[in-house]
Amino acid sequence: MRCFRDARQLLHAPAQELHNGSFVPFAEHPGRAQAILSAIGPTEPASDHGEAALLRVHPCDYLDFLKSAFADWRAAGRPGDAAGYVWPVVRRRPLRLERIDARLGRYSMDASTPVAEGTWEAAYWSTQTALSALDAVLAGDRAAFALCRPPGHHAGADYMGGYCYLNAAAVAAQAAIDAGRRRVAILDIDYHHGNGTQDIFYGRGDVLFVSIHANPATDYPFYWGHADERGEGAGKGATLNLPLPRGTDMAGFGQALDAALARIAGFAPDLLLCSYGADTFAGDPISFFRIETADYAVIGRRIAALGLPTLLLMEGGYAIDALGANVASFLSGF
Ligand code: Q9C
Ligand code: ZN
Repeated sequence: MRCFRDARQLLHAPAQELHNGSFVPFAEHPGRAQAILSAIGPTEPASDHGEAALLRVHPCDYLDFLKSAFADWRAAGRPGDAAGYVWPVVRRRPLRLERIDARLGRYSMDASTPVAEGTWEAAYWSTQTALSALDAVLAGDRAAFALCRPPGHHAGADYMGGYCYLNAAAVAAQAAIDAGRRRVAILDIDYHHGNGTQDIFYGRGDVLFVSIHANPATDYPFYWGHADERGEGAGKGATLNLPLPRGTDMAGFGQALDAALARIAGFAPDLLLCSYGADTFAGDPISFFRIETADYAVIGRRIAALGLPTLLLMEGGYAIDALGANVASFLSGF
């Protein structure tokens, strides 16, 4: 299986994040990509597809914000990384976005997603890895893996959040549609609900979004990922959320995976995208499922058994010592 990455993805390195009321070292650090790289064998650099594919999902004003946010923050005399801390919950327009502080709130959903010096470049190349891996699958490969980092599934069309800036899965799904694929399914198996991906496709019937994740009643992102969110308008029924309780092990996860795969098979997509997070691992420092390293091979094998052309994308996973082995197990099982 061809695997794609880009060295510029390592340039994103925020110093810290707000966690449980304190500032702690940033969990989504460049060492994650290094750990995966050293475990999965040969990889290829991404090729540059330009900004056009990003603009099919993300509006121009959001990309402009992201490109200059760190420089704007510095120009306003601020030390450290740029992060939102005030949100426009009163929606009466026009919103005043002249100040970088205002833009940070407008274009984010949480305070734990800092913009640092290399953030734009890394997020840009993270989506390019996804597009490069998609090329391989569209050209006939059975599957390909994109080592997306930073991750993407919490980012909506015009907001960052949950360590995510650009939604690589959504960009790749849209690119596949634009390349002539009629129906695309996205299976999201990160510990956290992929609220951004869901939001982007919530009203569409051509992209099925199926997610297995920790119950948002107890876990981030709290507002989204509940079982009664099923899509709207043309997208009614094209969203399936399978929330599971903290403590879920492979037995419980496997049952949800059966339901997810049955729904995907029923949709009969031309292409499957899998947003894979290794933060379902028993030893993950910020998550509470009990999936073991060997279980990921079983999960990969069962997804492969659908027999669909498949693009595998990296999302979360923060147990750095086990991360490489967990990803390698998933890929080898597939
Ligand atoms: N620091 C992904 O796994 N937690 N994102 C924020 C505690 C956010 C995880 C509060 C967790 C997001 C891609
Ligand atoms: Zn996650």
